[in-house]
Amino acid sequence: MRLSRYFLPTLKEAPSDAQIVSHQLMLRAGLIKQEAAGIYAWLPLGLRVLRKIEQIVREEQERAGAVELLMPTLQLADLWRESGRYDAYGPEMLRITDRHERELLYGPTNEEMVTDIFRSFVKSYKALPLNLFHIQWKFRDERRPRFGVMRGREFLMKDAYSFDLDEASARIAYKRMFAAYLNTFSRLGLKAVPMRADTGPIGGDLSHEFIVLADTGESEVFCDRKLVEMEAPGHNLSIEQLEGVFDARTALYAATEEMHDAAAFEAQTAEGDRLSARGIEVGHIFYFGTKYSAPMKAKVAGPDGQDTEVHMGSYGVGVSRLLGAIIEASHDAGGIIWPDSVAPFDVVVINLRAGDEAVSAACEEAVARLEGLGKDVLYDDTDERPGGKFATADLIGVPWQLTIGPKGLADGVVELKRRATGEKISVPLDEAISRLVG
Ligand code: 5CA
Repeated sequence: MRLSRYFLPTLKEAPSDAQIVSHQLMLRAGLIKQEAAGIYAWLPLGLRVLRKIEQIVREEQERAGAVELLMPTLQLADLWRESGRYDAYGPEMLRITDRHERELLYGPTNEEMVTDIFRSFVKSYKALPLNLFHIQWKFRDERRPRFGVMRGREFLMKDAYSFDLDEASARIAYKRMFAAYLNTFSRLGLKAVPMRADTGPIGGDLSHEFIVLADTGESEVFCDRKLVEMEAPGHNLSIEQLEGVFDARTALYAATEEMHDAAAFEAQTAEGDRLSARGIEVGHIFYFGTKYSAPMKAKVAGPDGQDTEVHMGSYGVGVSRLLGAIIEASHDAGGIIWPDSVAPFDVVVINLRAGDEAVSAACEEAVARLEGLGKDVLYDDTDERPGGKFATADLIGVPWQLTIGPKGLADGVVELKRRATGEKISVPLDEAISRLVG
């Protein structure tokens, strides 16, 4: 991608109402533009990162056995009357009337709709266990939308819903998602700690929030320090291994403010391991049994031929919020430092003298070779001065910068810089390329 043909509207300074660093950097790096309070347009660079995050979330859901579908953003109010949540949800729900005076709403979540889909088609326990997910825009008319995509009104969520014949198997489904979340956040370059959480308007009695520690987080959290450094569990776990992963983490104290019990924290955690911090909730999982299947009559015939209400759980990831969380966790004074897995481009090739034929030819050769090796390349072919180019490359956080200028070219070298460490080396192009693909 040639920067001269791209659309990257960067800003020198962040608007003064952007209070936290991730919001400031998302505006400055041209990732988003606010259209209304809590509602954002995703500009090309932001969209690239959003899509990468979405894809990692999708792959980990599929590896855990969940099946993707896509439900609409608009839902009938009548469906929500069946569960009793239409009235209970309150002013956070955006209610809409169509030309036929039918009441609709912009979905804040999808328990009712997915339960309706399930009951329309599934009649036997033989189809279970089943886990259906989608990645779709949600709307919640938050009282205080703030911090950019962190607390938006319109936001992208991955929501999965599990269906099981009984509580014991539903708890296994819950633990499978618990492990999938640990793998997901680790691939995104984040250390997310599962913490016992309140269930709020979703309901149920078993719930964990996945929290990324950051000073700008909205929640106050308390946990055993050892949880932060635990490795992701990996894939293809047996039921015993899943139980082990779940037990090893839940044995250590970790709770959000609403669930915090100071006495239990002190009793369970050595003083040096007690961590009280602020955190960003990037995922939230719930087991709620028959809360929706009972009123909505989502039943299957069991092995004995008797109809039973299915046991359900729901599992959310804040896909758009994750951009903010990743930036909070990974930036410096120069700008964003994207983890390789979600970076909008793998490498930016910087042409130090765009008017020079030899330099431009060398840059184009580098771009073509890197693209041929499957790399996403942003080519800064603009006639901006070098200082400005370096500042933009740092700001947008692409993991590698490959700089080619007349002096280096005369010596047969290019400069390769790793954004995260600032480390630079001058090497021949061949060597720079093998480091980039290595
Ligand atoms: N139905 C359940 C699970 S699918 C549910 O809606 N859970 S939730 O309310 O906890 O939301 C899931 C995730 O969406 C949260 O963990 C958070 O990361 C993200 N999220 C929630 N509200 C917002 C918001 N206003 N802006 C951005 N992300 C949000």
